[in-house]
Amino acid sequence: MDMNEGKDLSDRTFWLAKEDEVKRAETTDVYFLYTLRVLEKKGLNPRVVMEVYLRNVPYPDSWGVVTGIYEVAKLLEGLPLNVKAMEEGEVFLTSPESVIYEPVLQIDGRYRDFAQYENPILGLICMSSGISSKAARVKMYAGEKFVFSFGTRRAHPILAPTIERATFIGGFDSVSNILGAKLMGKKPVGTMPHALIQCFGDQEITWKSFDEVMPPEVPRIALVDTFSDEKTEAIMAFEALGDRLYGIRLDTPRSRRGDWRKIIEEVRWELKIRGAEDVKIFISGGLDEDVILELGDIVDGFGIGTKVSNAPTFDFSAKIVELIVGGRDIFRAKRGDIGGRKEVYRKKDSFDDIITFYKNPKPEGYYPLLSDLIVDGKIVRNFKNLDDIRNSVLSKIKILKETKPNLSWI
Ligand code: PCP
Repeated sequence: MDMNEGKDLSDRTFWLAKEDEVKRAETTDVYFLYTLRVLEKKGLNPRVVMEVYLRNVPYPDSWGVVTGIYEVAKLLEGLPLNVKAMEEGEVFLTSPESVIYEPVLQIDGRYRDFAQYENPILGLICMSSGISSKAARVKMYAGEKFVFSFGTRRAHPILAPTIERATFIGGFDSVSNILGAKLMGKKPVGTMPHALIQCFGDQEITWKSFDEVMPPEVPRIALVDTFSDEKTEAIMAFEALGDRLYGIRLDTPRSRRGDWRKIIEEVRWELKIRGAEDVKIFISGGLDEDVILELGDIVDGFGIGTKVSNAPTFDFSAKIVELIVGGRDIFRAKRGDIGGRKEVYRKKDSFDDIITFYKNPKPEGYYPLLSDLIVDGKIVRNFKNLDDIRNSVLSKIKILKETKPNLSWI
């Protein structure tokens, strides 16, 4: 890498790491290199077990959706390690009142073979899981209502595919980002920006032009808040497109919202008496869980960006819990942590989880959540497709909405 005093970059366009630099752990913190140097000089390279876990989620709940496992597998592939992990998109539990936790990932290997990877491992899991967990919360509250992902504009564009993937896994119904969708084998879904209407200077001409130009598979969703009041524009949109109008989107700025519920009810009423009861009403613009809970009964869907794409990161830790010397477990947890390699068990069709030392017997009626990801440096997991992962998350958040999860230990 060229040391250019940070004025201009000579070997890359953007202020970004390249994939091979990440793969070589060059994005790690320097203290790992100090550590490696000392250990090497002193001839120390213990076999350790490191666990990645989270103690608290930044919400009043005690569950999250772990994602980033796929990328961690790709990151660690080829290193002489054995790694166990939860499935991508698995729901893990936390126990804020207790010292116990659920490891989502467990690395078994010589410390010097992977010390520098701690940082990128956490980066991959923390950001992605923060997004997928927030997306799952949003979808849990939205229920059957449609949720569009609109948030990639709020993050560095290089992260768009990561954000869209995590958002979709969390349960969103569509993604809008072209590359994000392409890598996921999906069609991106979008409506129209204010800019299009501003270019024409006339809403009706804009909606008709959109209808004339766009292929039939693109839903006709008219943005109805650009120049006039939402009710007026919604009626205009229906009169312009008639039955071809699939839906309307209200992106009313916060300063103009007033009582948004009443505005939406008014729009719904006026459409209905004109025979347009099937026209869907979507809303967007700075939305979060509270709006979904408040307006979920009177709208058909939500466009959500910032609150999910820039969701609070999850501060997973990666900690050595034991050393393995001559086949024996040497417990060596740091202060505040619990030692020993753990196993996570879940009771079928529930969120009743048990943590126990890995050598303890499996509790009756429970199944393990950790499984082999990498064995002797080779990825051994058949990754599931995104639809299956998302469907599994959707079925789990239905249960989580109704029941309080329980994490205990034996
Ligand atoms: C929408 C709206 C939100 C954008 C999407 C993202 O923009 O203005 O701010 O959602 P977020 O607020 O949850 O991050 P559009 O109406 O599509 O675009 P514009 O306002 O630029 O015309």
